[in-house]
Amino acid sequence: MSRLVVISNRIADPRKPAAGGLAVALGETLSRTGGMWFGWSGTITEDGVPGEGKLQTRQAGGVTLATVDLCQEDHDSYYAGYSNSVLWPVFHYRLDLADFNAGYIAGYRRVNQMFARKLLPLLKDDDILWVHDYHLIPLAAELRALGCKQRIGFFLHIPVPPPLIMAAIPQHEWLMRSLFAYDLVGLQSEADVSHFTQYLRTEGGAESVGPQRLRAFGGTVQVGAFPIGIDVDEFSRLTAAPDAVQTYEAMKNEYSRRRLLMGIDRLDYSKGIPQRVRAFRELLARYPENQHSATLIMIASPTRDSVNAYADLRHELEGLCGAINGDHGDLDWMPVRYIHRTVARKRVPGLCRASAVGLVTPLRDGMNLVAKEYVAAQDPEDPGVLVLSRFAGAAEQMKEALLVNPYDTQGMADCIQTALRMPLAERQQRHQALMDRIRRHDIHWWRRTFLEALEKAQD
Ligand code: ADQ
Repeated sequence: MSRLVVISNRIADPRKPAAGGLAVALGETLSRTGGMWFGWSGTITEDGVPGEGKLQTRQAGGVTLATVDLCQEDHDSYYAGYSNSVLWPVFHYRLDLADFNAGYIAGYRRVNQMFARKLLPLLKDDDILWVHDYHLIPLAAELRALGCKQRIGFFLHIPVPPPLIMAAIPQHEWLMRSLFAYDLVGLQSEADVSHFTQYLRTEGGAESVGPQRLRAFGGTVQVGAFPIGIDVDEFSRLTAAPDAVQTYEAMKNEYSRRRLLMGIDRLDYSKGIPQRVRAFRELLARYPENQHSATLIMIASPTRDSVNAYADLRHELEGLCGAINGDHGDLDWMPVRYIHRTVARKRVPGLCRASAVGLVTPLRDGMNLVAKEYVAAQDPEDPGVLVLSRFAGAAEQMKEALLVNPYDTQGMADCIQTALRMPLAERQQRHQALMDRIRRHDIHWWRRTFLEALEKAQD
């Protein structure tokens, strides 16, 4: 059997818990299959030379972890710059937040070239390579330029925007062309596949040359939707384990007379966190029965602090939560509990289970694993209700959630009220249907179908 080599910007020790969908998903995948995980170590060296990072390898269970450091300049241009100040905002439809600094692209190319140079000597002939996410779009093209013949698949965890938005990136054509070096390009949703296809038709004159196969820019590319899932069994085990049970009981105890609503995200502008808080404020105003009762717990982990847009978001949120608590709170009730921290993964299921409503309201999201985790953690006899943004990739699958438009504050408040008042039978019915879906398309299904499709992809 071929060895699997996973390449992503950040790697995480598969034996340790992590926040961030990609880390969680890949950790679970590799610990099942064994293989190698290659990526940035997370270390920024002060005296390093751009495009030259030290390679280190170590064993973690059955997985070889191979990492390179980045120097400050590479980190600033490749990671904070091109990846997170150009690609992330544009792919999430936020042209207003993009910083098209002309200096970033050189760092992005340099680091992708360095990754290719460092990785190539570690490869065996029959390895299968699986590259992840927007940081590494040109990696296969760089590897091919060095003579790499192995099969290489790519999975994009974030959404693909419509062609006219994509075209705002000065290097859009180079970026999209470089995807043709992969044997398979996997996207999260059918909407993403449709946007990618439309882009290739309008910008590259693409024509279909087979199912999910397109010819454009003088080459061909195979594309498909592979919606990522969670490890449902593992999450159920976590839900029944002592830490989660303890968290659940502590929450039930502390909030015994309250209805809990919860959100848990990285503190990212794509996640619609201020919009969620505004809808909650609207809920309290429109439906006063929720005063002294509904409590919104929001756990937002720090992320990408070096990018300005994130500091702005943090200030906005702090102001908003403070204002609601000041306007509506009482000596015995704080409407919003905002926690700017990563909570231990083993406690997440307890928090989900104690909450009558799970609020997953991104303005745009590739998939969103929290939506699936919330459902998996519920008690089937008395399940909570998932309120899910129609703009999350997860909405394509999770039709039995209450779907909302996060830009519509009043609509979202009404929807939360519906969730809070939903009769038990309807909650059970929706939960059962959602459980069936996330079970059918879990993380193992995702890995299997992607890797099978990669194996079958034409040369
Ligand atoms: P993310 O944007 O990181 O992932 P998401 O899919 O929601 O988003 O995954 C977040 C993960 O981190 C979940 O497992 C969640 O439980 C955990 N997490 C988040 N905040 C936390 C906190 N404060 N404390 C503890 N744990 C926390 C990207 C894309 C998504 C896509 C995934 C996987 O942006 O759209 O679903 O990759 O492809």
